[in-house]
Order: sequence, then structure tokens, then C-alpha cells
Amino acid sequence: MDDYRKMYEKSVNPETAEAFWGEQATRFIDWIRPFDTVRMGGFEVGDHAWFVGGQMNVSSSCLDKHLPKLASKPAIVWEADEPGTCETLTYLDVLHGTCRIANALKVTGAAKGDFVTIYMPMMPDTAMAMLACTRIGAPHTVVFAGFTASSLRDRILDSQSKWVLTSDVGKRGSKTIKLKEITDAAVSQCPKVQKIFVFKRTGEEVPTNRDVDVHMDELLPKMRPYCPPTPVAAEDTLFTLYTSGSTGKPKGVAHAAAGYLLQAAMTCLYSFDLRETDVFACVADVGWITGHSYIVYGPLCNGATTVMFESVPTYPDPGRYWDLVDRHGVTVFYTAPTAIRALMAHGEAPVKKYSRASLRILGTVGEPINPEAWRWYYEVVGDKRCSIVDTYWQTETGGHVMTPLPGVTPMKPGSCCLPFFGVVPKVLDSQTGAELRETAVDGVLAFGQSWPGACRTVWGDHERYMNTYLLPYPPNYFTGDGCRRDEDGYFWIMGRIDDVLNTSGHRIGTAEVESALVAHQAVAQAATVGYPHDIKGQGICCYLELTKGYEESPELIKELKGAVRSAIGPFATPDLIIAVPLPKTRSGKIMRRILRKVAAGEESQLGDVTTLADPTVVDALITKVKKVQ
Ligand code: 6R9
Repeated sequence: MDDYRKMYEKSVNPETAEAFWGEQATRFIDWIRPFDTVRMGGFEVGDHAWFVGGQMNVSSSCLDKHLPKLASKPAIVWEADEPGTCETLTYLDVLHGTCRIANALKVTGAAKGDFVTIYMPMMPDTAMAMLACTRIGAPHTVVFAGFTASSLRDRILDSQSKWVLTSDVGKRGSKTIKLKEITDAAVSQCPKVQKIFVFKRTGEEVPTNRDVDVHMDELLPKMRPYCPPTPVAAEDTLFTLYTSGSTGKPKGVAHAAAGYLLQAAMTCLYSFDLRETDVFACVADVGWITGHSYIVYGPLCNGATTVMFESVPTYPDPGRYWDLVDRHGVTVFYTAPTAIRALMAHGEAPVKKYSRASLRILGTVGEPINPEAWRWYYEVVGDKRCSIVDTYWQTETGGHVMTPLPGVTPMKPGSCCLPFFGVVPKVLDSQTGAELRETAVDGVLAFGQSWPGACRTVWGDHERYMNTYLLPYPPNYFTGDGCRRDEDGYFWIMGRIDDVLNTSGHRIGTAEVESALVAHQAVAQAATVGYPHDIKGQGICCYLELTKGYEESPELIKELKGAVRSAIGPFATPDLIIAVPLPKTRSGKIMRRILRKVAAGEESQLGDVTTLADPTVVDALITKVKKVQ
């Protein structure tokens, strides 16, 4: 901890920060031209920039940098949807594959600065396609291969992509997703798209349009397996990734090449204590920021072996993750609380069937982890011998911003602990914006100064960037999350700010209520929202999914209300408890907006529900809530 504190101090102190970050940037990135200035600008006007004057190439810092030493080291281990179907690509294989795709893009006409949309499943070609874009200095926009044609169209149009990369189909949990068909439907409304590059996943027959389609299985073997890396400026846009805000259309969060890569690589090294012999499995999808930073850029920049997992945790059975761990000797495993809770509902047997002896570190990301799930992860999955790293960050932050360091930071179940290097967390009063300086306080979470991985703009809409992040509490970056800092200075994320309830003058984090509920064995997953209440201001409405084998009954509801009451206090007693399938996005996030609207009786104003994994749950939800209210 002393070392962490010393390094942290160096990383944030204005007198030492430039030397600190200059050193880190030299350590992780191969510079083609050295940078002149470590950082410039700031959050005041949103012009923060890092490593100005420097030129580099992200793919060469992830691949060429490791050669020839790691040429035959596995870089990507692919576990296909079909259990037991795998493929291993060495660093040299990945360099060759990346260069072939880069050359294919170039001969077809793609050039530096052109946006490329990638709509592909979890296969090695997808990682190489991302790296190929960086090879030629073309920013990529990866669209999760579960989005609909209209969402894909909107992202292609917003990024003005001229080039779209896809595959015949995608596979997930034995289901086939017709990616080429969906791409055709999207592109038919995107006049600027010149070519669709089609990779083969299964090789099945798909619709073809010879004028537009480029068949990669025919073109790639003809391409040279080397392509010189195009130098890009440190601040050039590496990629945009769309993320939904609280309102309106998704924002294209834009990241800068050098700063982002440094954030991904450095957090990957420190938060997961990455070593040369590690096999790192981040089981997210590359279509989300977690996949960008911790499947592709972070592990590869560190010369690690990264596992790409195409399937879902319960296919063909709930032991799939642990089977994956044993077969590939996974040492670091990284997933989301929602997956942990889903697996918890199946009990310990599917975990205990596998040895999991290789595991060293278990990570979690995406939402607050309730102490119950944390303990299950620690005790059942990790056999009490693995560190748990609860990593807090956002699409916008590029990489972890608050996390324990494994083996270093004393853990507290449910807390993301302490800031990462360069990050200055502040707890602010949500009304006045004043910084709350006492140690133990509740407020909104903001960051006081730029760190290398902070997003630089919302693509094409800097005003929206300023309004969303930098102007609500100037001169800080506003996360949108509520948090508590405890007496030891540890941070506890309380969920999005709009998820904090105020009932009878008491502030209650929805996460606290949910944690109390899921601690009950009958509850697999819970989501709490506030709704207008005549007397209390806000009433507490809890939606939940029951564990297999439990039925909803007045007795059970009463028991659950009692569980929350005794965990938090009488003021937190839920007004409504409703058992119903929860509306989730394809990445597994519960869409609370929908739950809030339905609880408030505003079902006519649900807004866009197309990003739901299963939009039909909405009707079931409305019917059930009407019955209960
Ligand atoms: C990486 C990612 C960001 C939002 C963020 C917060 C929630 C993420 C968390 C967490 C508590 C953690 N979040 N990690 N909350 N503890 N360890 O998930 O990015 O999809 O942009 O979501 O997720 O609310 O603001 P993104």
C-alpha cells in the first residue's frame, strides 16, 4: 500500500505528474516520434490533450513491439460457441492477420481518417479487424452484434462510415444471428457506404451483392501479411463507441489513440497484476468498452494471452465458464455482477464440478456488486484464495478509474475501493456542486482533473460533451453516478444518480435495497426504482426475478419486505414488490428507465426499447404492474 500511495501521489501532484506520465507513456507505447508535451488543456473548456506532438501506431504498440520475442506466444485463444471448439493465434499470427486485413482495406480504398464500422461476432477476425483499422489510422466504431438494423444504421450514419465490416452470421448460445442480412438492411439506408467486407464465421449461404460486398475469404489470402503502420498523432481519434445517455440518441464517445491505449494497458497491468504467464479471460463482448479495453487493447499491449469467448455463461449448461477456465488454464477472469448473480441462482454444483485451480484473480465490472454476490464469487468461485477486483469505470473513462489492486488493497465486499493513478475523485453535493471534504460522505462522483484515457468529445457534438460531462459541476468531469466515501476513504458506487431514491427525506441507494433483496435465497435478481408517492415523495418499487423453484406468494412478498426493513431500516421498506422478468439490454444491464416509467404509470412514454434483449418483456411488465398497483 505504501508503494501504491507513493505512485498515486506522483501521478496526481502537479509537480510530479508530467514526469510520471511521460515515463508511463514511454514504457507502454512505441513512439514513432516522441511527444513534446505530456499534457495540455483541461476540463474547463474540454480541450484536455495528452502526449502532444507524439506520433505512434496502436497496432504496432500491441503487436510489433513484442516481436520477435513473443512471436510464438499465444496472443488470442478463441473459444467458439460450440463447446470445445477453439483456436489459438500467436502474436505473429495476429500481426499477419491484422496486416492482411489492413492491406485489404487499403486496396479497396480505405484511408487514414476514414471511419470504419465493425459489426461482427466474437471471433479473432474481429479483434484483428479493429487492429487493422488502427494499422492504417482509420477510426473504428464497433457495433455490438446483437443490435438491430436500425441501431446499426444510426451508428453508421452518425460516424459517416464509408466502410462496414461484418460476417456471414454470428453464433451465440447455439442461436444463429444473420449479421450479413442485418448489415444489408442497415446499409440500404446509408448512401455513403462504399463497401461491405464480409468475413466467414460458418460459411453458410448469405445474400450477396457483388458491387458492394468484398469477400474476405477470397481477398485475404492474396494480401501481403505485412503492412507498414501508419503514424498517427497521439490525439487522433482511435475509435468511437456509442453509449446511451439518460435521454435521446446514443452518444459516440470518442477516444484519443495514445491516451486511451495507455489507460487500457496500464490498468490491465496493475488492476489484474498481469504477468507473462497469465491467461486472461474477459468474457465481455468486444462490442462494449470492456471488450475493447480488456479483450483487445489492454492485454495485447502487455503481451499477454487473451481469451475470446463467443458463447454465453449458461450454454450448454451453467458450468461453461469454469469449463473454459480449466481447459485454457485461465488465471485472471473478468465478468459482470449480473452474470455472477445469474450463476448463483443455479447453486454451487456447476462450479464445484471444475477445479478452477489456475485462477488467481477475479474481476467484476458494469454495476455495483452486492456483497452477497461478491462473497459467492470470492468463496465459491475463487475458493477464498483469489483477489476480487471490483473495477469501476465507464465507456467514457477508457479504462478503470477506481479499483483495488489485487494483493495490495485490503478488500471490502461491494466497494471499488480507491482511485487508479491519475484519477482525482471528488464527492460533490448534487444540489450545490460544493465539494464534500469530510472523509465519510454521500454525494455525486466527479473527477477533478484529466487522466490519459478520459474521452475527448462526443463525436460531432462537442457541445453535448460539455453539457453532459464538464458543465454540470465545473471544472470537474461528472460521472453521473452517486457514491459514498466511507471512514477509510473507500468508495462505494450507489448507482446512477437518477437511481438514488429520496423517500420521506431519506436518501436510499437503489443498490442498497437490491443488495438486501438478493441476499434472500428466493431472489435471483432485483431492480429498484422510485415512483411518485403522495406522502413520501418517492415510493420504493422493487422488481425481481425469483430463483428457480420459488413461487410468488403474499407470504414471500411480506418476508422480502421484512428482509429490506431489517437490512437497512424501516424507512427503506419497499412499497411494492413485483416478480416479473426484468427488461435487460443485450449486455445484461437492466433498463431502469423502463421500470421507472412503468412504476410511475407512464407506460406511454417508454421511449426507445429496441436495445432490449427481449422487447416482449415490456408488455408482460405493464400487465403485471397494473394488476399489483
Ligand atoms: C465499464 C462499463 C458505466 C456505468 C457507470 C456505473 C456502472 C461500472 C461499476 C459500476 C459500480 C462498478 N458501473 N462499473 N458501478 N461498480 N464496478 O460498464 O461502462 O457500460 O459505460 O457503464 O456502469 O453506473 O457509470 P458503461
